[in-house]
Amino acid sequence: MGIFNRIKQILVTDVRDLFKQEGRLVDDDFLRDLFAILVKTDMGAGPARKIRDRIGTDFRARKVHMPDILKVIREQISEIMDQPEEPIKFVENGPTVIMVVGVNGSGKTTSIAKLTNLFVKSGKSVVLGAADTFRAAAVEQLSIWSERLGVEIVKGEHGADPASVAFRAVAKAIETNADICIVDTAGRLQTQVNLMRELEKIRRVMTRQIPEAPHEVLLVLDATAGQNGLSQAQGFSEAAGCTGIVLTKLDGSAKGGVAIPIREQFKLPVKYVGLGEKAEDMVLFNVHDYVEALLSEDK
Ligand SMILES: Nc1nc2c(ncn2[C@@H]2O[C@H](COP(=O)(O)OP(=O)(O)OP(=O)(O)O)[C@@H](O)[C@H]2O)c(=O)[nH]1
Ligand SMILES: [Mg+2]
Repeated sequence: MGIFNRIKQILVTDVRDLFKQEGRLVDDDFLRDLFAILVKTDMGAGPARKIRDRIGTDFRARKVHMPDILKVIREQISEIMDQPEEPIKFVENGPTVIMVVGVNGSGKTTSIAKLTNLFVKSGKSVVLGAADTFRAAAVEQLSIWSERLGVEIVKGEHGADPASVAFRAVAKAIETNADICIVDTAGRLQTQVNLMRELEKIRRVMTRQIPEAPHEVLLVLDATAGQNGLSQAQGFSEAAGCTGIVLTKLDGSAKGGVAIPIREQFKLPVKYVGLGEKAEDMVLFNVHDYVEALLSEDK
């Protein structure tokens, strides 16, 4: 299974199906079919229209072959997604504080485990803060990861103030000279005003110890949520000051295209991509690889 297999399958297989042996005439029918295929990836109507119109302009009334069309799609997506790899930026002195937010079940806790694994592998020390005190099982889940990955964890009782857990986690990271502190938060909807305020409070208590903290606020988005990811990106980036996105479950989704409108509308970079449930299943997001994976014809 290739990394972006499902999306690739849609784009390459379906686009190929548009072509009969000797190339195909670019007319209204063709452009309509192409548009429908592009929209299926969840890239959104805007980007799909842009690609369709560009192909209309370049090729209308001509016979084209699939590589001509794929080349334009590739160029257009690269242009929209235009971003370098954006790993976490570490601060020079003291721990780099990362807060992780998102809706219920998007993959926050698992993504923290995956990030921790990446950091530990590169020789960094990590302190985790289990500030999801809403569900008793959430603290347990992060504790298991911390044991498995061999990192410190700061917990709170079930129902404890998440901000106080975050405060103690940052304190612990400072005290132990850790390189990184990652704070987990309970899942919430971007429309739940009180819960969004709670995120502000968590941020505020962190600044009491490190004025610039949190240095990163990662919004974890489930790629299978498709266009729903757009309203989540909007709500969370406004209320929680997100600095980047972790796009999870891309392994099981034909809809990884949602990264495209998110980039286009919010200028939020996709920093990492989740490709499974294990600690190793995360990679830095790279536009070139993404586009190539979407469109390559091998396999
Ligand atoms: N296939 C796949 N599953 C994932 C991925 N990331 C997370 N999951 C699964 O999604 C489910 C939810 O993940 P969690 O990390 O618990 O999500 P969460 O956002 O912390 O959930 P809450 O704390 O309840 O809001 C779990 O079963 C994970 O194993 C991924 O990249 N791919
Ligand atoms: Mg969780």
